[in-house]
Amino acid sequence: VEPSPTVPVFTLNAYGCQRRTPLLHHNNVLTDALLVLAENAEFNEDEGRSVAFKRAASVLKALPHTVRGMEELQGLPCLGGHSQRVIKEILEEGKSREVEATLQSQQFQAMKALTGIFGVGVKTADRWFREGLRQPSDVVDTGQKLNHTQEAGIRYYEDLNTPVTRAEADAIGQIVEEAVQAVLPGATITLTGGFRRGKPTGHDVDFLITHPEEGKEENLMPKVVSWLDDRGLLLYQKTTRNSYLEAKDGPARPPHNMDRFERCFSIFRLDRPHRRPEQQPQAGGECQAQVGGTLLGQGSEESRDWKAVRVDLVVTPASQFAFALLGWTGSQLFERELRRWAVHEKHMSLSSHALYDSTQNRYLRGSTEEEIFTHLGLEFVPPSERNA
Ligand code: TTP
Ligand code: MN
Ligand code: MN
Repeated sequence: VEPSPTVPVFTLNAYGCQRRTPLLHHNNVLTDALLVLAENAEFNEDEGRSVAFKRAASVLKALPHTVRGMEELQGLPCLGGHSQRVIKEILEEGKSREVEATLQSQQFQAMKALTGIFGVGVKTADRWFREGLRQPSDVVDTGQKLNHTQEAGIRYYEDLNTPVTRAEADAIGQIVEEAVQAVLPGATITLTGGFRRGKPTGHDVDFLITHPEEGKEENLMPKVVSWLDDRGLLLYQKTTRNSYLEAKDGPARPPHNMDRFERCFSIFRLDRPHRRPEQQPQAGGECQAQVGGTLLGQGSEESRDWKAVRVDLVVTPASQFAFALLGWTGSQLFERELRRWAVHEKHMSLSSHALYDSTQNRYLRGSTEEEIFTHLGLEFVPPSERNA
């Protein structure tokens, strides 16, 4: 059926990496709903269904207008039957019963609260849920056995569930810069992740660290971590050394969805600029009264002049920097779509370390993101348009 001429018709490419997806778009009502279902599918460990909802939401994010009728969806990729039913119901009734029921469900709410603890994944949260736990304070009250990461996750629950602002990210950047310069002059740091895509807030701050002279960056992470730790700036850190070269399947077969850089998952202790009480940010989250406050003795909000902030640090050799930058800028769906495009359309394997061409049986060099897009036969997508 030919669409009527009054209906705006836009066609979009099938892969998220072939589209430009800005941060601000025109279909939040629909995408918020679809992403609730995606998250719920994740909680039920249904990866396929979760990705399907995320792809559908991502297509709507890339549209240049607000969808007002189903006829406007003709010819768009990635909109499966289930997503279309949800969209239709919202367009016609204002909301989706399935989404409303999901948001109201005890399981969804508990899984959201429990996976919101740093170090707690879906499997652990699900086990706790089946044991009757509903919120982080229940984890404490029932004396669950926790690893060090989860202990930190509980201790700093409130802070870690308060969005990190761009100003806070920049303040962390200055500290990391100072640390890196102190232990290896000439090394550089680059802000990646959501902030590089232009997000005003994030759940953490992501940095790549490199040095223009290949090899100089080796064993840099422990030194940076010691420098920070000596100054009391780290509340938690877990460093993993580079395992790229020694890995069984590398470097000949780069892993498609993980990387092996020297990296550090950390929690920084960031000094707050002094503010008058009325300017204090209102911390959200149901558990603020119990967790992070009185239960674990973190101290009351007013008595603390610092904030716990999640920071990811990654050290990369100069030769792999562009791949790491592309791989750590995200969004997670954009990365997934890039790798899927590489494999299925180009017979290539893309990782945060390298790009391998299976037809030519060789690695393709890339010293900039632009070069990597060119190798992949894709138009360059700037970071601010990778919010797939
Ligand atoms: P995140 O920091 O998880 O996500 P984000 O920065 O896009 O969003 P937020 O603002 O909520 O922090 O991951 C950033 C990118 O890092 C993501 O695109 C994928 C990449 N990444 C890896 O390559 N390996 C990893 O182990 C992780 C956790 C992320
Ligand atoms: Mn991030
Ligand atoms: Mn991160």
